[in-house]
Amino acid sequence: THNYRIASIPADGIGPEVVSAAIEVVEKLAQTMKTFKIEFTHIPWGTDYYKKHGRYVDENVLDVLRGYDASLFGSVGAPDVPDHVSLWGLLLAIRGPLQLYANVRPVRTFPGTQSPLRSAKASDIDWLLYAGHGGRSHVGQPWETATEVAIFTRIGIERIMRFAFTAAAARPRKLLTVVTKSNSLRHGLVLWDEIAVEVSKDFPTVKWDKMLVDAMTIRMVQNPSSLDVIVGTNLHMDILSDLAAALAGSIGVAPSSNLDPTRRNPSLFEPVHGSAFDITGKGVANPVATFWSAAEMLGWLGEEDAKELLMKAVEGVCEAGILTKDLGGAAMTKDVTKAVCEEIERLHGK
Ligand code: NAD
Ligand code: K
Ligand code: MN
Repeated sequence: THNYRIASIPADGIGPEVVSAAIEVVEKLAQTMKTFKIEFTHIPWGTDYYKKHGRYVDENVLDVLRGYDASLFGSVGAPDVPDHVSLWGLLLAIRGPLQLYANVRPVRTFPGTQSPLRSAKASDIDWLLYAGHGGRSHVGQPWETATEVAIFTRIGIERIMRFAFTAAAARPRKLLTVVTKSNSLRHGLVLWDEIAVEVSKDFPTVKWDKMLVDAMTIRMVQNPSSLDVIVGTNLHMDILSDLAAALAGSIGVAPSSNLDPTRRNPSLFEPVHGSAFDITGKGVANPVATFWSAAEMLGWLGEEDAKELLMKAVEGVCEAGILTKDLGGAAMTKDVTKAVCEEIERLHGK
C-alpha cells in the first residue's frame, strides 16, 4: 500500500475549519478502505506567521513542499493585511515557482441542492496562470499612473491549451470553449486565439468554439448545458469560476486543483473560496469544497477508488439534506463532516 505524505496549509479565516474537516474525512477513508496510508503534516504559514516573521512562508518554501506528495491548502487573506500582500506572499509564492500552471476547477451540482444549473451536466473550467507585471510612477502626483501588464508567452499559452484540449477529448461530449477578449485586448489575446487554432489541429475529435468573456457570462446563465470544458486566462477564469460555482449552488462546494501536469513538482489542492471573514469561527463553513479538493488530490495521487468513495459519500449526505447554510440547510461544519465519515463507513460496508 502507498503511504502518502501531505503538507496541510490551512492558513487564514475559515481555512483551518475546512481543512481540519477534510483531514478527518480523508483519515476516515484511509482507515476504512485500508488500501492506502496518508499522513498530514501541519505547516503554519499564513497571516499569523507573517505577523511574527515578516513573511508568509519559509525562505526555503519550495524545498519544504518538494518533501511532500501534495499540499492541501485552505485560504489566505486577513482583514488587516492588504489582499495583494497576502495572496502574493503565500499562494502565488507557491504556484508560480512550482509551475502549477493548470488550475482545474470542476463545477457540478449535488443532489438535494438548488441551482439554475440543476439540469446541466457537470462542466470543467481549466485556467491559465499568467504573471502580472507592472509598475507605478509619479506616486501622489496628479499624473500618477499605474499599469498592470499581462505577459503572454507562446509556451505558457500552448501548454494550457493542450491541457484543455486533452481534458475535452477525454470527456464524453468532447466540447471545449476558448474564452477570449481579443476584440479589445488585441495583442496577448490574439496570440491566445492563434494558438488555439494551431493546437486544435492535433485534436480532431474535439468540437471547440471561441467566446468573448462578457458574452460568456450570458451563455453560462442562459445555456449552461452547451458548455463542457472551458479554458481562459487567470483573470477571466477567476471571475467565471465564481459565477459557475454560484450557478452550481454555492461557492462552498467549488474545488480546485493547481497541477504541474509534468509531475516534476507536487500539486496543490484547495477550495476556490477565500477566508470568508463574515462566517469565520462560527462553525458554519461548508466543508464540501475542501472534501472535493481532497478527493481530486487522491485521484491525482492514483487513488481513484478513494476519490470515488469520498464523492459518493458527499452526494449521499447532500441527498439526505445535511446541508450548511449556504446551501439552504442548518447543518454545522462538524455535522456534515460526521455525516460524511458515517456515510463512508456505510458505503464501504455494502
Ligand atoms: P470569500 O470566498 O472568502 O467569501 C465570499 C462569500 O462566500 C462570503 O459571503 C462567504 O461567507 C461565502 N463563503 C465562502 N466560502 C464559504 C464556505 N465554505 N461556506 C459557506 N460560505 C462561504 O471571498 P472574499 O470575501 O472576496 O475574500 C475574503 C478573503 O479571502 C480576502 O482576503 C481574499 O483575498 C481571500 N481569498 C483567498 C483565496 C485563496 O486563498 N485562494 C481565494 C479568494 C479569496
Ligand atoms: K482557497
Ligand atoms: Mn477567486
